[in-house]
Amino acid sequence: MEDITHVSGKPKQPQGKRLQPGSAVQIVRLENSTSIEASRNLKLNTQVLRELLSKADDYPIAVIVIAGPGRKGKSFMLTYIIRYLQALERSEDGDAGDWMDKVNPDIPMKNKGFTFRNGMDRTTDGIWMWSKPFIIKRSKTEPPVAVLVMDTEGCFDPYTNEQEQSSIIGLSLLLS
Ligand SMILES: Nc1nc2c(ncn2[C@@H]2O[C@H](COP(=O)(O)OP(=O)(O)OP(=O)(O)O)[C@@H](O)[C@H]2O)c(=O)[nH]1
Ligand SMILES: [Mg+2]
Repeated sequence: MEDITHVSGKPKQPQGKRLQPGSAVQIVRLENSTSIEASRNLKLNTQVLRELLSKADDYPIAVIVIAGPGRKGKSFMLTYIIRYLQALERSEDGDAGDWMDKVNPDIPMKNKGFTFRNGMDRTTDGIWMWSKPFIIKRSKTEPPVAVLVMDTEGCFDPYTNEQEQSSIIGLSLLLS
């Protein structure tokens, strides 16, 4: 875990933890600050990021990221995108077919993507990535592309100050 703001404290997450396939993993954490006015420090989990990128082999990489206002459905939307990419990954020719599963459209979405929930309380903290790239074959003639999916902490809410918002949006752009 690398501190990309100031040097302080030890990372809370264990360093040697392996990536679980088919889950979201936190790559940027904002550490609690000592006062309400002070911005939280950003910690980048370089080990996880490196492991994730190594799974993309030598394929060209594309990143899908949603950043923006909190509590608007970013994680919910990305969970559908995961579902779509899973169907696309199974396809040989870039056709995802019935990825929404029209026969069973109400298959529960919970625990099948990024964490989302109802209510006013912030759900996503820091920046998260899906734990594996989706290797998508665009057509029978074109080389595959590795797609990474990234979810971010909501902005423009009472929990996140201006500097933190800029860092989250700036970092998500840098990583994409
Ligand atoms: N049915 C439906 N529900 C939605 C839609 N967009 C958002 N929601 C609901 O809105 C709530 C908030 O969604 P989240 O995905 O957690 O929102 P978020 O923007 O990621 O929130 P933070 O991580 O806190 O910034 C969830 O209960 C979703 O089910 C939508 O297009 N359709
Ligand atoms: Mg969210």
